Amino acid sequence: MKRLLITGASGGLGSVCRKRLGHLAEILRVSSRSDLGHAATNEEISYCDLADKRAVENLVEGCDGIVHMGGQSLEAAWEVIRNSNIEGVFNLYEAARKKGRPRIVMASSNHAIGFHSPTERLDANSPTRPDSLYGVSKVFGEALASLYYDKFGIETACIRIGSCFPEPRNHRMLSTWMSYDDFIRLIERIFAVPKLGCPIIYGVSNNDSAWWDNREVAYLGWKPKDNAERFRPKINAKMARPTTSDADSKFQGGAFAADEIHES
Ligand code: NAI
Ligand code: 15L
Repeated sequence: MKRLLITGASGGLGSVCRKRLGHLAEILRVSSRSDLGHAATNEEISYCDLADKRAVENLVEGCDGIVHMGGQSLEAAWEVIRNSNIEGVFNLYEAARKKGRPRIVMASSNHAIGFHSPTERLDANSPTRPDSLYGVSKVFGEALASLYYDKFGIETACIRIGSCFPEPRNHRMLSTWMSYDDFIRLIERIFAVPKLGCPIIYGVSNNDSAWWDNREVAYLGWKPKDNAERFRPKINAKMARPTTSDADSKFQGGAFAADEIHES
């Protein structure tokens, strides 16, 4: 690619992408609304609020690919969610439609299906069951991606990211964890395949206790290598296992499913 846009580049996953995806394009355009530090030699820095339609059009102009990591990443008041994850995602797709229809990696979330029980095994065809307003906004993002694929041919990989951190932080994350290495390898595959379409992908490592089946996206050739199981002794030593009445035992989305609506 000539130019790859990374939104949310000052955030947790955006900064991992910034550090590790430089080889995919001649120029990385890194964007956020918060501090991005100094531009490296192959970088363009562009500050932008995703809710600003005109600014997002300028941001997307000239980009052959987009890794969309910008957005509200936790449950919040509706206005906050709406600004970043509803208006923001709509603005991104409208800009993509007008400005060359680049391939998009969309950060969806396990909270789009978080009300399912950990006893269920899900795949890309399982019904969504959002566990929060945040989860609803991710279902919206997936629906918009589907519309813009069917209507305009814009290809998107919707990654229902589990828990992408350096290590799993609790027992639930032994099921949901995705390592940074597996995450980066997935994005590399998404940009490598000649035909992507608009798949739903579960962003999860090869964990012994994973709940999600990625057979539908075998054509990507992505084989996650890491396994959260090696962290189990450390987590057992650090905290008690969740009891049967804990949200983490009842819902794949854990505490998000038990959270109250955040009033503004
Ligand atoms: P983060 O909160 O660390 O980063 C989000 C970034 O987006 C921040 O840099 C923030 O400034 C920026 N942002 C938020 N609203 C914006 C707006 N209106 N305009 C411009 N920039 C805005 O989140 P993280 O963990 O890096 O997650 C990245 C994406 O992946 C998010 O969409 C999140 O929902 C999703 N995700 C992350 C998971 C994880 O395990 N880290 C799990 C599931 C989904
Ligand atoms: C998410 O969607 C969040 O962005 C992230 O911070 C974690 O809470 C993750 O889900 C999770 O479910 O562990």
